[in-house]
Amino acid sequence: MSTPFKGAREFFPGIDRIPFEGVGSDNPLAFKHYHADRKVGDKTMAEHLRFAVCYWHSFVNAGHDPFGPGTRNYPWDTVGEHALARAESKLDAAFEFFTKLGVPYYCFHDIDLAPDADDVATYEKNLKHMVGLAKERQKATGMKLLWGTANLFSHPRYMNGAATNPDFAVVARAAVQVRNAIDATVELGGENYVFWGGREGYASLLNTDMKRELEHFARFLALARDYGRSAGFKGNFLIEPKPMEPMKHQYDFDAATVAGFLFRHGLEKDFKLNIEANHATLSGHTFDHDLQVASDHGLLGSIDANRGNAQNGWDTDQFPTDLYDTVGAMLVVLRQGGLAPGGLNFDAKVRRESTDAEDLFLAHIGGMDAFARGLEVAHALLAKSPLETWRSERYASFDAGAGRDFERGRLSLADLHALALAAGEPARRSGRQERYENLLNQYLMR
Ligand code: XUL
Ligand code: CO
Repeated sequence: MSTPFKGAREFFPGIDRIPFEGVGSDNPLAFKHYHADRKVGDKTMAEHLRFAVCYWHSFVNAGHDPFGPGTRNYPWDTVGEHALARAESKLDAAFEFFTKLGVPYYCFHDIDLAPDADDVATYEKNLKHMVGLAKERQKATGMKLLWGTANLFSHPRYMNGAATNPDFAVVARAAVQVRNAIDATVELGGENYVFWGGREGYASLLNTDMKRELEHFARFLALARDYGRSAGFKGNFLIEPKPMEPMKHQYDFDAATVAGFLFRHGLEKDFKLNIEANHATLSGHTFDHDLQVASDHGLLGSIDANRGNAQNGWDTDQFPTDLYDTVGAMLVVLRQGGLAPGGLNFDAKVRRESTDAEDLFLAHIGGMDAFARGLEVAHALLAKSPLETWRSERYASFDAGAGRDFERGRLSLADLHALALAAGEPARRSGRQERYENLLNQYLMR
């Protein structure tokens, strides 16, 4: 295998389609657990996991950080003098990578795919051109778009917010990008459309009318929803919570905050949540906590798979390798019956010090194997272990008698008082957390 496209240059020479070789293999460029066609329960791994590669970390960001420029030389960034020519090469590189890795989905921001421009006509022309090419590439390879989104946070015009900007002119300008990004998503058969509220938040209450900004936000989302539906978009709109960075206070703080916002504004039918591991941990929760909150509200739509760093207080966007994280996540996903039409998007980047082209493959292979193993263990815990029985037994007192009456709303507070008097001091019942933790390890180490 060289490149999937006639005439296109090969950007990852020497790397072929990544094979599955199993746990006995020491080949770094092979899967040890992820075997797309292997059945886990009634679905294949590919159907459960619905992996996506993100365009921005993999093909746009060459490793710059606040202290220095990028460290990776992306060959597609030096092709030709024109931004569009470079965007075309980047597209070829991206589709070569997707197909060699063997993932079914990808995700992009409008200006990852096409060069940005202050002039709206140029921006729209660039995006339409690149969407046309991406459509051809999708047809040639079978790749699908998990979600599209608009970058409403990089351009200086959005420094005070996009939909929540105090200046209406900026709110309207943000609509240009959202309209175009929705059109691009529809044209490419995208299954979801994401809003990450990059600069939707504030730094000081002294200059901010938070109530007004949040009302503008809800109105903007409703307009985007109405436009999307009229343009034929049938998928989920997704809000991606994050508590801080870049703003001090981000409006979409965490899953619970966004759920309340969606229900308050009647948006919960069209909008669901895209939960990102490192965002959940920044908000003081665990990854599976925020997944469970979203799922319990009927709002878990998709996942941005990555991990943070326990000692750093910012979004390190590392590739997921922690099996406790992936087992915990897959327990939530399996209990809710799957993620579709959402998926697992690697919103993750290789380290700035990782400068070989091969590193991008290794990072994704590691993440895919970690989630494949997480899926197997979570499935076994649910299907074969006593986990579900133990957990439901903890609540058995609500399954019959007065407990059931309470759940059904048939008892008053005075009734509870009388029942407590008759029963006397409740017996202590151990939560047995250690027993559960040992069970998880037992299945993980099998
Ligand atoms: C930023 C982040 C974004 C969104 C898409 O922290 O996660 O990349 O996923 O805008
Ligand atoms: Co993300």
